[in-house]
Amino acid sequence: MTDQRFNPLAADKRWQERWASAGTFEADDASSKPRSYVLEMFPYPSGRIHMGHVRNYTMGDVLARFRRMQGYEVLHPMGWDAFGMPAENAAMEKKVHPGEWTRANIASMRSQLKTLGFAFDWSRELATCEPDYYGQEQALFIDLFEGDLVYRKESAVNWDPVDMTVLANEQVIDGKGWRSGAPVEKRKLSQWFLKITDFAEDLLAGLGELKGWPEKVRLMQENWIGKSQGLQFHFDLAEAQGDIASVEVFSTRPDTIFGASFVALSADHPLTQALASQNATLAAFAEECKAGGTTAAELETMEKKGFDTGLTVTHPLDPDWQLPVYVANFVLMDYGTGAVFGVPAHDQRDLDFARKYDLPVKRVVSDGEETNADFAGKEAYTGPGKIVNSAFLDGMTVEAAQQNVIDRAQAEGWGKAQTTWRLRDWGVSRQRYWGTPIPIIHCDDCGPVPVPKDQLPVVLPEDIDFETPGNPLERHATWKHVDCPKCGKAARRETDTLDTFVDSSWYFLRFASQPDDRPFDPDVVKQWLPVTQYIGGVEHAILHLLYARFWTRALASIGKLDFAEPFESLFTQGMVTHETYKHGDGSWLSPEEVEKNGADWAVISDGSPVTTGRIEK
Ligand code: ANZ
Ligand code: ZN
Repeated sequence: MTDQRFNPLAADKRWQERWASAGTFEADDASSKPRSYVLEMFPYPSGRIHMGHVRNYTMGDVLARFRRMQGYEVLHPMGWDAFGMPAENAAMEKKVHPGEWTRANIASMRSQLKTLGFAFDWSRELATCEPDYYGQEQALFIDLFEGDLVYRKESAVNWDPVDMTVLANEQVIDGKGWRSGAPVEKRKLSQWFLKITDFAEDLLAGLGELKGWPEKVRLMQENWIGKSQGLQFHFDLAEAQGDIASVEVFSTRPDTIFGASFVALSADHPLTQALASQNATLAAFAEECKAGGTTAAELETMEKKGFDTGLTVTHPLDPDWQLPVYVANFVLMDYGTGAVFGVPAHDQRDLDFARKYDLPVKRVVSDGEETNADFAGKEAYTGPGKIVNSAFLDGMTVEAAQQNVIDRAQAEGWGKAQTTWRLRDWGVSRQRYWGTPIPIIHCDDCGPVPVPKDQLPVVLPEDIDFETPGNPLERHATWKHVDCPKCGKAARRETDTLDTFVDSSWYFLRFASQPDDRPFDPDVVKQWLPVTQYIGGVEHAILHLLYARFWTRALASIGKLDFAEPFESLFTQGMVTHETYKHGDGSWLSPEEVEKNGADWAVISDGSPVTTGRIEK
C-alpha cells in the first residue's frame, strides 16, 4: 500500500518545482490586469534566515497570494542588500574576501527562502554588490551630480588613531574605537553630500498624503525633518571684538524676549574662536564641549556647562539692559545660527544653566495662576498662557506676542522671520571597500569629473588586502591611478564608496524594471509603482524610508520619473524577540541549550549557571 500520509517535504518540493518551471510567480510587465506590487524590505545577507525574516516574508507572501487570487497581476520580488560592514569585518576576522562571504550567505539564504516556498518572482532577483546593480547606481549618481543635487564639502569623521582608519558611528563605543580601544578623534575630510535639504518642505508636505502609512512613522519623519519657524535677530555687543560687533540668534519663542537672561554661544562659534585664540582656559573649555555628544537626547540630559566670556550684549528692546555672554555646551554650531538667548523660566536647558550659574529667572508667560516675575522651582514652564512682565506684550497670547515681536523686528530692522530645519544634507561618502565606488575622477586641472557613462561600471578590484588598516581602495597599487576623462592628464579615482542606504533607496525601481543598458525603463516602472504595500521593520521608519522618498523625488526632479512617493502603504511589523541567556563569561546561549533549574536557569549539557537577560531581537 502506498503511504497515504501527507508528506510536506515531498509535496512542497514537488509543488515548488512546478511553480518554478511554470513561472507561476513571475510578474508579467505586459499584463492587462490591475496591478499590485507587494514588497518586503530586502534582507542583508548576514548568514542565515532568522525568525524575523520568516515573519516579514510570510506576511508579504500571504498578501501577494491573496491579491493574485483576487485577479491582480502581482509583483512580489526578492533580492539582497549586500554591501556593508559585516562583510568587511568577516574579511578581517576570518580572512575571507567580502564578496565570497556575501555570495555564500546569499546562496544559503536563497535556498532557505526557496524551501519555505514563498511566492517570489525569482527571475528579478538582484544583489546590490554585483556590478550590474551598482553600475546602474553609479549612472544615477552621475545624473544627480549633473542635476546639481550632489556636492562636496569638508566634514568631520571619527578617526581611530591606532588603527589609522575612519570609523562608522556604530564602531565608536563610549568614545573609543571598537577594535583598538583608543579614544576616537574628529578629523575633517572632504566628502560627498546629496541635497536632501532641497526637498525638506516637499518631503514634509508629502507626509500628509501618505494615508496608508502608520501615524507613528509619519510623525517620526516629521520630527526628523524638524521644521521650526521663528525669529532670527542680533544682539549688539557692548564692545565690538575685532570685526565682530553683534551676535545673531535664532529663536522659536520671540514672545519670551523680555525673559532673556543671557546669550550663549556654541563652542565652534566664530566669536568663541576669536576669544579662545587669546584665552587658553576658554580654548580648553571649547575643546571639552566638542568632545561631548550632539544628539537631542544627549543635549537634554548632559550636565549643562558654560564659560563666562565677560562680554555683554544690549537687549534689542531696551538699550539700558545688558546681558552676559557665555559659551555653553548645549548650543550646537550647525543649528540655527549657533547662538541662542536663554529664557530660564520657559526652557528647561536654560533653567538648568541659570540655576547653576546663578543667573536671573524671570517669568514672562503665565499659566493663569502665577503672574509675578519671581520664578521658583526646577521645572521650566513651556505651556500656553498670557504674557506677563513684558512691557507692551503684556496680556497677549504666546502666538500673538510672537507675531508682534517678529513684525516689530522686521519694521525696525533688527531681525526677520526665519524657518530653520533640523534635516541635514546626506553625507554619502564612506571610507570603505565593500560598497558602490563613487564614479568620480579627481583631476588637478579639471576638479572632480564624473566617469563617462560608457565606462561604467567602475568595478571594485578583487585583489585587496585587509591586513593593513584603512581603506583597501586607497592602498591598492593601481586602482586609483587613472587619466582624467576630460583632459587626459594623470588623475586620481575617488576611493570612497557610497553609504549602503543609497543602494536601498532605489532597489524597488530596479525590481520593477531591469534593462541592461540603463537603471530602469520609466514607462515600465510607472506601470508598477508606487509599491502598493511595503512591509518591514520599524527600525527603518526614519532613515531608509526618508532616503527612498528623497531619491524618488530627486529622480523626478531631473525628469527620470514622474511620481514622488515610492510607497503607497506601509506596514511596520514588530520584532521577533525572546528572553536572552548567557554563560558566566558573557557568551550567548540559545534557548535550546538551557533549562529551568528550580528558580534559576542552567546549561543542559553541564548544569553550569546561566544568566538571563532582557527580551531582545
Ligand atoms: C529663546 C527661547 C525661549 C527658546 C524659550 C526656547 C524656549 P526648535 O524648536 O528645536 O527649533 N536653539 C536655537 N539654536 C540652537 C542651537 N544652535 N543649539 C541649541 N539650541 C538652539 O528649537 C528652537 C529653540 O532652540 C530656539 O528658541 C533656541 O531657544 C534654541 F522659552 O530661543 B529658543
Ligand atoms: Zn583634467
